[in-house]
Amino acid sequence: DNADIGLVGLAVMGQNLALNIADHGYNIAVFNRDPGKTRKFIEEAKQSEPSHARLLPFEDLASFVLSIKRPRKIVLLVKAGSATDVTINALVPFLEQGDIIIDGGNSLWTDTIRREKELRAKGIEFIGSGVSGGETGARFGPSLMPSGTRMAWASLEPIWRDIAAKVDAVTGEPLEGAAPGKPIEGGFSCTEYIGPDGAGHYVKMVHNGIEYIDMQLICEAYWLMKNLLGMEADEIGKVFEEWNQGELSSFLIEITGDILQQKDPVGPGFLVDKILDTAGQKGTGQWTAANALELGAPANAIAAAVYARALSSVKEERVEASKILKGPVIKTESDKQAIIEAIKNALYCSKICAYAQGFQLMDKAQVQYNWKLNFGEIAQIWRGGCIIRARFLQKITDAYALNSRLKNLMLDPYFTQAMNEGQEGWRKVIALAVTNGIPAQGFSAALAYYDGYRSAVLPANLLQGQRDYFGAHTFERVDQPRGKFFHVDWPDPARPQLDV
Ligand code: 2AM
Repeated sequence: DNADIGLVGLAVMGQNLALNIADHGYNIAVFNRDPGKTRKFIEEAKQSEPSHARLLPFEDLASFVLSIKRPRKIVLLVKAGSATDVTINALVPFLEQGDIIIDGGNSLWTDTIRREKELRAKGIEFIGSGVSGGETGARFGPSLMPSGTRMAWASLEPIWRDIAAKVDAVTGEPLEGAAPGKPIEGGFSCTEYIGPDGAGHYVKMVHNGIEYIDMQLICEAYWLMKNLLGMEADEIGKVFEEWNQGELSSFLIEITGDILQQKDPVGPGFLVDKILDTAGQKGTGQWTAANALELGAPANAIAAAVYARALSSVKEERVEASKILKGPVIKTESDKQAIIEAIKNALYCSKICAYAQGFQLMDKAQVQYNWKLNFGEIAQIWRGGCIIRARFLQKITDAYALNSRLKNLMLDPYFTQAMNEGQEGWRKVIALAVTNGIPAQGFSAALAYYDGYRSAVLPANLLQGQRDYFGAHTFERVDQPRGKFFHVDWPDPARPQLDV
């Protein structure tokens, strides 16, 4: 038994995480359902990976498990859903009390809650760990969101800290330069204990929901520059490159600059103009939006991003509709610099709303599931390694450091000021989008959220009247204490009656 840890599931995420673990000096037993993949992985690693000797391949599950030091730590990177249950059930007969299964897949948090409970009854620890950063993240430093018992976490923590992305502990800036066999020492490691059972996978899911809207907002900024200003892809790419130097600096803005400037390798023009405009999705954004609906959290911008992908996917219908349904003729704007600046404001303000919604949602969930989430730490974990890594996240960490009970990010002084400064441009851009018939559902949803949230009074008075009219659902009165409910006999109200 000389393996420090084991890993099951050698698709690309599993392979890369195994190599990352081996690079940090751990012996790692590896197993895959199809042993051909295991052999191929080891053969390839022997060609190019200095740490390949620390990869210990197994082709039967019993010897795989027996090779691991106790308490055993076994990481699963298998397909989320029933494959994860199948794999757990196959492993359990070989495990002993206190052994730890770590699910690094994109599992639904409610599955994680169920699995943790089932395994706990058998004396086996279960950690659900969100892993973000795609293939490169897994290989050179992902953002890791683990949850389970504190005891299991204590056992996993040294390895998780070693393999996670590193950021400067003070500035939060990602420490770049990780290379195979050259782990970066020091700095803040992008993993912290998130909470019990499904908390880690939940936080990972919200990360993905935020990722959806983050991407959508960037797409809208691009689309408005193209359509309102008639800019070519590479010129827009340069604007993103410039934005990447300031408060918008982030991985997604950076790659957007690259993507837009990429020439088509097989013909004239830019590649982005040749990519079919139908978005795919794997479901985590939809899970986030659905859960926001379920918990009654107003995450309309996150939902808008999911709807935007759905709308993009009906390409043939849109092509037909474009011949039938009329909109205004787009009028090109002449004050280019001012419009670009306004689009930047729209992007930043909308992004703040999107994150405010994500954190508000996690706040609702922690009440529902009895977790104690540390929002400042969560923002810091996302600072490096993951797809939504951004300079801006440091401001979120700072906001929660200033006030750990912050009700909404927008109420933090830094963010309040950013919204105050940006909203004129933000409104102008949405007005232009509307008058020119250019869809900007992310920007608009975010603004509707902002304007709704900052309204002391909303027309829900009328709504309550309607509900009382047709369903005797009762209403409270502005001139009476909260908790006193009234009902009248519509449409001919007699004296308001005290109901409850
Ligand atoms: P495979 O290589 O044998 O197909 C990602 O798909 C990973 O999940 C792969 O390693 C894959 O194994 C594994 N996987 C998918 N379905 C599985 C199942 N039903 N049981 C075990 N592993 C599975």
